[in-house]
Amino acid sequence: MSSAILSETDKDHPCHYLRDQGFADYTPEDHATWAALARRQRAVLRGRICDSFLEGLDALGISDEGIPDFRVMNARLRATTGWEVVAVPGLVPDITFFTLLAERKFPAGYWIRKPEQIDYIEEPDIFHDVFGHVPLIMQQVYADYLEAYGKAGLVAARQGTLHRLARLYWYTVEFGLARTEQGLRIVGAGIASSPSETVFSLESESPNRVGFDLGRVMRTNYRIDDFQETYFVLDSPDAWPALDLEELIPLWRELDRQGDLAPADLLESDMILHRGDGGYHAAKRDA
Ligand code: HBI
Ligand code: FE
Repeated sequence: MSSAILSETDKDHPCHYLRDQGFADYTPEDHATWAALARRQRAVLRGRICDSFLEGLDALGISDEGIPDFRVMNARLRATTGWEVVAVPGLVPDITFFTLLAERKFPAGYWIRKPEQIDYIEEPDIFHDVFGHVPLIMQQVYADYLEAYGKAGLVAARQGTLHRLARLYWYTVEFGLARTEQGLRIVGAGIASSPSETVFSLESESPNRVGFDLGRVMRTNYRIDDFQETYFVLDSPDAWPALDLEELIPLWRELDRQGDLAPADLLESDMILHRGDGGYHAAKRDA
C-alpha cells in the first residue's frame, strides 16, 4: 500500500484503533435513539439536502428503524466505490485518520449518544459518522475526494500544514453547501446530522455564503463551538475539488505569505452569494 507510512509498532497505526462494531450488543434503547434521530433528520432534510445524499441513505439501507449493521452497509459500499466503514472508539489521531482515508476506509464511532445527549455530543458518535458522512461515499467523485484528502493529509503532516487540511475538511466534508438548479443544498455531514444547523446554514440571514475557493478556504479559521459564520458553496453537489499535490504544495507556500482570515471575514475577491448580517453571533456576544 503506497500510503502505508506507519508500521504496526507505531502507536498511530490504525490497527490500534480498529474495533468490531459489536452489532449484537446494542440495546433496544440504542436502536430507539437512532430511530428518533434519523426520523427527525430525514424530515428536516427534505428539500434541503442534495439528492445524492438521500440516494446514498437508501442504497446503503440506512433506515429510520435502528442502528445500521456495518457488515450489510459495507457489502454495498465495497461493490459501489470500493470503500468500507471501520469501527473506532472515537476521535483518532490525525495521522491515523489520514492513513485510513487514503486506504478508502472511513472511521466511524460505533457508540451512540444517550437519550439525554440527543442534541449535543462532544465527540462524533455513530449517528453523526454514519448517517452524516457515509451516504455521500456511495458517490464516486466524493469517494475519490476523500481518498485524495487522506493522501494530501499525510503529506501535510510531514510539511507542518495540517491546519490547512483541517480547514478544508471542515468547510467541505463537514459544513459544505452546494448550488443546484433548485437552490442551495447541504452536502456537509456536520450540517446534515444537526437539525438546527440544517435550517440555519440555508435560511438564516446571519452567516455569509461564499463560493468555494480552495486557497480561500485553507486560509480561513473556523469555529468548533457554534454555527459557522461563513459557509462555502460548491458549484454543484459533485464539484468536489481535485487535490493535486503538485498544486497544493506551492499553494500552501503562497497562503503562508497571505496570512489567515477570521471566520466572518469577507474579501473583494470572494464570490458572495449572501452577505451575512452577523446577527446570530452578535446577539450571543452581547448576551
Ligand atoms: N477521527 N474518528 C475521527 N473522525 C474525524 O472526523 C477525525 C478524526 N481525527 C482527526 C480529524 N478528524 C481531523 O482533525 C482531520 O480532518 C484533520
Ligand atoms: Fe464528522
